[in-house]
Amino acid sequence: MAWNKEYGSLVLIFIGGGFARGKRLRSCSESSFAGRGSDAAECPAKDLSSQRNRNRRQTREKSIEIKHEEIPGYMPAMTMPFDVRDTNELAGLQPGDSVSFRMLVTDTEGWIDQIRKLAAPATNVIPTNSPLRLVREVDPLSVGDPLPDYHFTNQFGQALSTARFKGNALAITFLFTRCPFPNFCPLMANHFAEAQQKLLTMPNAPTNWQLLTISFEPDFDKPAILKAYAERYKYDPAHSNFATGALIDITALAEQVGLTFWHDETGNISHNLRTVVVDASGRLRKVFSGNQWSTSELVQEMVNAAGPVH
Ligand SMILES: [Cu+2]
Repeated sequence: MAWNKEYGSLVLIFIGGGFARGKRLRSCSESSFAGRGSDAAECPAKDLSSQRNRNRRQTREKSIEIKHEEIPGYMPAMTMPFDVRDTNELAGLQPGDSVSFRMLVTDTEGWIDQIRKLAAPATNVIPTNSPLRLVREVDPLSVGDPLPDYHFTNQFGQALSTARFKGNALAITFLFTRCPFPNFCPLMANHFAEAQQKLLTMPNAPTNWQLLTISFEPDFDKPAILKAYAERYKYDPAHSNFATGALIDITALAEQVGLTFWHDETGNISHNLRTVVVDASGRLRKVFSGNQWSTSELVQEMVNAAGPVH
């Protein structure tokens, strides 16, 4: 499948328990987009309080103290030392410099590499809310694989578990409501709105189907925002949910289906597109990549995924 290739350009590093100075951190891992030829997906360290990044050399030789912003679902903004294995990476860095870096964590240790000095930030730059992409170690899902249970929060602020959709054809797409590109997120929302309309009105359509739109900007797309967005697309709450959740869960599901998103250096979210169909038995049936697919194709997959009409 096309996304396998793309997935191969990700570097996934397993993360276990203890990380920094006796702190117990959640099990998760960080991925960076090495090989993309872009720094955008790496991990800028930001100072939230002043919107200026800085670091300062610590007395310990092989570490660097960095003031970084919150890493959602992982750790709050703090100033902490990061071990550096290759001290050459520290050459030329001065206190106060802004840096991007990659963080690697195993069960027993953590360190950073690929440290790069960033240009001084311009004023009025939108702060990036999610500088690090932290994901659990997940395997890509292939057609026929069962969709693991994921927990999100819907447009009413209600808990939503993907397992609850068993018995239904389930289509899942990913977007963020502020996305300005008409052929990206708004197109996905349009396709889902049209699919909903077709499935509600076409003769002999199954009734066991659900549409799930997941925002990958949870900091902004709170339930009220999602509800307003859903209403703009005339969603039917009986068949359609707009959800968000912990970034680590969203990222895990996204990466399982080849969807990637990251904050670029200007603070904007960059992303690709994936829409998946899960059949009534809870198995992945179809992955639509990009935006070159039609609502009719989605509807046909949904009808097939719903199983024999009951
Ligand atoms: Cu978008």
